[in-house]
Amino acid sequence: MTRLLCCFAALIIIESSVSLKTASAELILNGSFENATGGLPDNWTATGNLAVSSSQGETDGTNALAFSIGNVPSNGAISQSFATIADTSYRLSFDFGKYSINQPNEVARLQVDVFDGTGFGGSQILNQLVSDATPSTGEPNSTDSPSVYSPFQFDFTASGTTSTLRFSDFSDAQSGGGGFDAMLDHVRVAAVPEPSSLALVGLSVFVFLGRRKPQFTSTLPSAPVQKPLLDA
Ligand SMILES: [Ca+2]
Repeated sequence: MTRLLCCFAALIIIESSVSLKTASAELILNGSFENATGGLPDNWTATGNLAVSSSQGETDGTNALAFSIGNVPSNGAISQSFATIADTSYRLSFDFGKYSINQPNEVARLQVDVFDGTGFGGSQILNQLVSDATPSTGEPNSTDSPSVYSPFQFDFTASGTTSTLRFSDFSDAQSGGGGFDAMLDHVRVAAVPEPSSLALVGLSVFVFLGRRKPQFTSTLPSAPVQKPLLDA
């Protein structure tokens, strides 16, 4: 019976571990923009003014996405659909910042949306606007001025089997005398592990350890057997 309980607890641990590993799987392809074709990021649908850049600073790998690069209007957008499970919580993480050359006051902005289903016709399950006016820390008019990034995280709950993530550039207009760009890198989406799953793992470990037999053996000499005294 004890052995059966141990096997059952071990199975729960393995099953829970597999579930957690699956839940933390990365859902976005090329979220770090390391792969590009003709300047546009692979695996994403891109429109408007944007390009993958390896010269304006990044937070992961060697590339990042630069909106309105080349001192052009801010109208770029990228989107990607990914598989989800209805009524499951997901966490979107990314690094957003501003690249600037001699434009310290202009604000870079990205609208961040997640829609149910493929495309943008489904219900909106995430709607956030991020902005950054941090000036470049590089020299004014330097072409290698770094971008200043900050990490962002938003949670959303999927409604169906597919969701679509979109970033849209709504930055201030370029004012001449040197451009500035909204920068994006290291985009990730993963399911948020449910507390019940974590609790199940903890309970399983407790049961498993509690049911194990002690493995140590005593090294003390065994007590001599006392023979009953015979009646005189
Ligand atoms: Ca990158």
